[in-house]
Amino acid sequence: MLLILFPVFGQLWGQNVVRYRLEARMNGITTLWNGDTLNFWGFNIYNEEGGTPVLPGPTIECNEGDSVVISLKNESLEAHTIHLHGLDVDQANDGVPSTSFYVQPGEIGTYSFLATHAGNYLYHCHVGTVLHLQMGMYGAVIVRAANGVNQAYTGGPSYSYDKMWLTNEVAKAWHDDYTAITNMSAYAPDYFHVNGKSKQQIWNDSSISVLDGVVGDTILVRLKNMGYGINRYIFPPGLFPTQVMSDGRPLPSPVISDTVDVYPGERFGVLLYAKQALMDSVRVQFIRMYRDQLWGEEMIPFNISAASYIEKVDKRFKVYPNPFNQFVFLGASFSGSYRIYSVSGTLLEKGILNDSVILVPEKNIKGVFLLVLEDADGNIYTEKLLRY
Ligand SMILES: [Cu+2]
Repeated sequence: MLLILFPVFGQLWGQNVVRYRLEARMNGITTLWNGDTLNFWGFNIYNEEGGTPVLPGPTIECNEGDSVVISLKNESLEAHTIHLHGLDVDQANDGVPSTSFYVQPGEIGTYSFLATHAGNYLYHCHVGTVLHLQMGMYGAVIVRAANGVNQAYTGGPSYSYDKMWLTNEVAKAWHDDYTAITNMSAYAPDYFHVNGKSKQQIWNDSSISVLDGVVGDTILVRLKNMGYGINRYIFPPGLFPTQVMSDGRPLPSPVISDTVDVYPGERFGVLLYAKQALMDSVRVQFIRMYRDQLWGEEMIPFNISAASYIEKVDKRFKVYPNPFNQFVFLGASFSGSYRIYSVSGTLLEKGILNDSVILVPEKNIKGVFLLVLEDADGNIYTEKLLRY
C-alpha cells in the first residue's frame, strides 16, 4: 500500500516523479576488448519483448527535487537487491537485505527516494556483494541540478556538457566459473572497464571520450569508482582539472590538481576547462589497495580543436556589420558572458554583457575571429566574425 501511495503523495506535493523499471538477470554476455566473451550478471530496463542485462546497468537520471521510484523485477534464480550508494535513503529502501528486503526470483521489489542533492551516486546489488558486484550488478545514479540545468550542483559552476566515467575491474576467472572461487581475497583482475569498455572500445566511444571538443568548452566529468582498487586519473596539460564536488556534495572550495585519486565507492565531479587546442589522453590507472601495485591502465582520448568552432557556428544572433571594422551589434539583447578567440584558439578578449548590443573586439588584428556568447543557463552560441 505504501509503495502505491508514495508517488501519489509526491505529485500532490508538486514533486516530479521519475520511474525506472529494472530487471535483474544472470545471463549477460559482453565482448572484451580482445574479442573474448565475458559472462556477467546485471540489470536492464524492462522491455515487453524481454531483455538482456547491460554492463554497467542502466544509468538512473533525475533532477534535484525529484521523487525517484525504481522497481526491480528479478528474472533470475537467485535473490538480488538494489543498494543506492551515497543517497540519503531510509533503511527500508537501502537494499541491504538483512535490514530491508530481498527481491526473490520472480518477485518485484520497489525502492523510492527523494533526490535532495544534485551529484554523483552509485547503485549495486547488496546480496553477496563482493561476488554480485564483481559479476556486473552495478550502475550509476546521476542527480542533475534543479530543473536539469547544466550546473555541477544547483547554483554551482556551469558546464557545456558532461561525461561519466564509471570504472570497475574484471577478474575473468570469476565470470568463467564463480563456483570455483575458493578465496575472494585472491582477487586478480585482468581487464579494466570504464563504462564497461576497455582499450579501443573506449577510443571510439563518444559517450566516454571527448572526440570533437572545441576551445571554450567546459566539461564536467563524473568519476565513479565501483571497483576494489584505487583509480588514479592523470589529466593532460591544458585542461585545468578542478574538483568541485565529492560524494554527492559540493567541496567547500575547488581543488585544482592534474591527478585525482578515487577510492572504491567514491565519486568526484571535476570540471575541465578547454583553454587550448590539444590532442591527448586522460590516463586512468587501476591500483591495488594498500600495495601500490599497478594492475592496469586505460586511456581516454581528448581532442580539443580550435578550428572546428567554424563548423559549429550557431547563428542565434544576427551580428552586424559582418565583416566589421570596430564595432559589432547583436540583433537582440543578451545577458551573459562573451569571449573572442582567434582562429588558432587564443582567447583575445572576454567580458560580461548585460542588455548590451555593442562589442569592441581587440583592435589592430584583421581576419577571422570567433565570438562565443554564454548565457546564464550555460547555453553557448558561437558566431564567426571577419574584420577588414
Ligand atoms: Cu545480486
